[in-house]
Amino acid sequence: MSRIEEVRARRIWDSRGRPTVEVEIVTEAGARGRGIAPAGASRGSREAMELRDGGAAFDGKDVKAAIAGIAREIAPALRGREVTEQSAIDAMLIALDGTPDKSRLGGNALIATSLAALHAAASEHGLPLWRYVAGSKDVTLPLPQIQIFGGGAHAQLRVDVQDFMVIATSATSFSQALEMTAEVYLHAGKLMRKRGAAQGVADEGGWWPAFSSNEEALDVLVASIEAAGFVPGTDVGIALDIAASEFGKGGQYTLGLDDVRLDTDAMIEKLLKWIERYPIVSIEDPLSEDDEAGMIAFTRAAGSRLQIVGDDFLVTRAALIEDAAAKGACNAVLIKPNQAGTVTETLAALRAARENGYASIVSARSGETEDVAIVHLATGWNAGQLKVGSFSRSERMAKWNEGIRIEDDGDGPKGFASASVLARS
Ligand code: 2PG
Ligand code: MG
Repeated sequence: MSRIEEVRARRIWDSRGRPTVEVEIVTEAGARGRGIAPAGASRGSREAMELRDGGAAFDGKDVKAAIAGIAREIAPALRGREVTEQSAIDAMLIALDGTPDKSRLGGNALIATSLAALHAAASEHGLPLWRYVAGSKDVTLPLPQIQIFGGGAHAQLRVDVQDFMVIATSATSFSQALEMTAEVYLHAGKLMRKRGAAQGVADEGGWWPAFSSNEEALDVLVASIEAAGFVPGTDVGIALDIAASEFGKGGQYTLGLDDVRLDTDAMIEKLLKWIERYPIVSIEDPLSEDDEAGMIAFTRAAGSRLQIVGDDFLVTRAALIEDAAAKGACNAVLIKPNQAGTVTETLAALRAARENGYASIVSARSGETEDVAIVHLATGWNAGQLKVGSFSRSERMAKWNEGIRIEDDGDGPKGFASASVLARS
């Protein structure tokens, strides 16, 4: 095994054309690893903080300070360390930053460095990343959640709900799940054109949500599944990310499109009606991040029927997952490495989910790049599910295509997670 020789950080650009941090690590043996920080638009307030420069350039989103911090403090501290000692490297990064929210050196600087070390270690072993993180364990390809219409913060709040997604519940392989989704995506586009509502795509590649109500989006989604030749609820289910923290606070929810203000009970009522009416198999962040009582009540009312995912609510933190499990809030968790800030903390959150019987969905962010690490992590960690946005735009397709390559690898994972991984309380 060899030591880290070089750590370089540079500014690159993400799928929204915004600056982001890339870190490259080279070992004494010449192995290389590259990590890139993605960026969210609908962020939980308890996530690791990104370090952004502020000021006029690039709308305040430049990352010069994050990159300078890597050169000044992180690189000297990493040089000479064993590249395979991920948890020691991550503990060092956390200690070096010294803040509870990683705001001094920046969660973006830390996750890019942590991922670069992981990639370099895999390369040092001559293994693809998924195999390196799996070790000798058998793993399966994850069940994908794929967006058909984008909304919320990814479409200038054109509709309130953020992600209208599908899950190919009858698929028996990763590739087949993608084939089925490709048909649904295609037919959704045709239906939008027929309605005179084709207006391009939102941030994650889903069709732009030109609808007059959230329900209309759901109706068109069901029609798209049918037009693609599938039976809604049997072949293909619906997954929603309500991302309720974007329009709810203090137990009050303002649905701009429906022009109503709801309290927690009324919001839960509305969601329960949607569950009755539509073949919904998974709902993420149904209530806002500060509405723990609402999350518990909704899980009690609907958790035996479908998957309830905490994203902004749990922010990939083991302690929050354990607390939620003790109280009966949610039955699944979204796992986003940059919410945690290091690979080790991300893995701790995944383990907490598993130990508490929660399903886990490894997820990309709305601001992404060509980086495909997330697909390897979802597979190698045997997470069960994967969410990376829609079925267009290359920062998304690069990830789906990487899953096809992993599945096609003769020495690769020997199975597919299938719909059985979807949580029920
Ligand atoms: C989410 C993600 C991905 P963002 O809320 O789950 O859809 O969005 O990266 O903007 O937080
Ligand atoms: Mg979310």
